[in-house]
Amino acid sequence: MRINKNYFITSHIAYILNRYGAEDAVISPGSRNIPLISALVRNPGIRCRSVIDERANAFFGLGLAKATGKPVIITCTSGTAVAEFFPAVIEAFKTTQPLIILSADRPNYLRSSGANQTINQENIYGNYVLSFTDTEVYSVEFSLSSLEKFFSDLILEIHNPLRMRSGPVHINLQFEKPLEPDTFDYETDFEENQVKDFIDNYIAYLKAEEYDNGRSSELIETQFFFAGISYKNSDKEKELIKSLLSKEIAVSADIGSPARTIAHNHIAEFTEIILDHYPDLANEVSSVCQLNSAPVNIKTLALVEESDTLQLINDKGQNLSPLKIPHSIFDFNNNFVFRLSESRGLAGVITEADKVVRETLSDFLNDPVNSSELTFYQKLISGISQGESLFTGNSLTVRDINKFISFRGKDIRVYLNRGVSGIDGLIATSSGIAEAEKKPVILILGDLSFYYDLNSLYLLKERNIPLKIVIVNNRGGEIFEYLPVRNVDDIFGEYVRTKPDFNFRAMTEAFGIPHFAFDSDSDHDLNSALVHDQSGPAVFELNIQREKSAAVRKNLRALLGEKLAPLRHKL
Ligand SMILES: Cc1ncc(C[n+]2csc(CCOP(=O)(O)OP(=O)(O)O)c2C)c(N)n1
Repeated sequence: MRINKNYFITSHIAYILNRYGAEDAVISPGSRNIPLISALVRNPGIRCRSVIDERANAFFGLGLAKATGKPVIITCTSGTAVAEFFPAVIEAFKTTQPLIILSADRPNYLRSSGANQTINQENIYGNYVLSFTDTEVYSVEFSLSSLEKFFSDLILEIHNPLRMRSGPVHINLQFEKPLEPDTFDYETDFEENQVKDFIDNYIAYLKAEEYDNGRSSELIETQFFFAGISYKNSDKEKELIKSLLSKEIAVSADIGSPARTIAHNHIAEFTEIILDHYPDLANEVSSVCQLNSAPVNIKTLALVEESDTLQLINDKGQNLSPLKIPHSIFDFNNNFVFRLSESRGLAGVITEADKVVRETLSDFLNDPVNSSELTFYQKLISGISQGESLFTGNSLTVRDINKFISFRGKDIRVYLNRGVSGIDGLIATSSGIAEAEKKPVILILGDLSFYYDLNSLYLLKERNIPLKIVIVNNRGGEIFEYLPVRNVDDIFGEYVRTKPDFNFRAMTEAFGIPHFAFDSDSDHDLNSALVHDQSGPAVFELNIQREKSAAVRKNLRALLGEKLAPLRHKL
């Protein structure tokens, strides 16, 4: 059989990855990765997409992985291209997403020799990948037995990270020329199906080796349960939350947790506001059970950190930041039995306060007098259709929505990049989600975050992805207004908050995407525009009237204090 050696190796790697569930690949252009591009494009089980810019590529792949729950392959050429993947690789690691990075490289004898587009790509992502394999493709011996050894070693590097854990895997492939798949440079004395049969048998053998260690029961005693962002959204997690609800345990639900959308009296959505008005409540809580990620807001985070907290993590999510070291990782195959430990009626008090907050917020935020970004969020979430998805950007957006908006009874999925809370790559990640879900996704993000990922607008337009982007334009990093640095005059304005004057209309229209602008203090019809325009991408700019917004927040805080005051004796 006449082959091109590079292509022979890469096409079998694509075959293996497909056997491990990878059905999507995102390709950035280059020359050294031609063997990889050819193998992915010619594999009938893999859907390929071209994304020119590697930073967007990797975040887009991350979005595909988040939405499909399956491994996604991303590939690029050698040099700085590999480094452009890094931010998304970190986010994938921290949110346990199976991104498979196939980077092309030049032969390692060219490293440190001044050769063009050659850097040291060895373990470039350090601790942010579950495995790294460096392969000198050009020195693989093409006998059947050597190839069997080569592929079995490679399969082992993939098997454990993808089956036992979940997170990024990096395979670096060093190629010599010829790179083109149909330029034959070798004649084998075996047939292709002999190699494929070996691969199939070896994978089947490894999968059979995985044993089920049975179900045992885990007794967890706690006063308070905190449900954090879930990056897997597994049925098992939902089941676990439902089993809690039959007990008198209060469940504080963060944005992005499946608990947040369940309509049940024991689920508290507004713990941050309650703690804000009754800081002493934190002293009443001595034991907490936390599911998945840590709280988004600092008040609940402090409560969790200062309690005797046990962290419950799906065993495939071991890369989630541990709350305390060592943290407890539970096998989700087990049955969990929850028991309420001594709580002096904590659940009753929290859920009563939560109800008061919910009703107060609903009246306040539905009143046009209080028009602001908060009323916009309220309208948006209450008007969003069942089954739709929302992506909330980082910074103030996620904090506001988490703090003030109810998701109760809403069958919607909320996505976030809270692994490391970067303000980069948010457009690309949510584009990947919309592409995978094949339906409109709404992304809400700040103006700096939008600017960071401007490049990805091209990808949206080119693929006609139905992403509806809402820019919360407060002209700079508004979050910093809430930090003590606000008062450090010589650095704050220019170097921390920044006050850019972006022309978002021109930027958006330059990519051929429609742009609509609204003022936050008017009784805007942004929501109806968002809902009605369902095809293709669109950008909606919400111009924040900062003085009005500050006044609305102040009034709301006073009102909440007033409404919660009668409960003080119970809290
Ligand atoms: C990649 C990256 N760079 C810098 C930061 C630090 N940072 C956190 S919030 C923020 C400002 C974000 O501004 P914007 O997107 O407009 O949101 P707003 O604060 O107005 O809600 C910055 C620079 C970050 N999180 N990620």
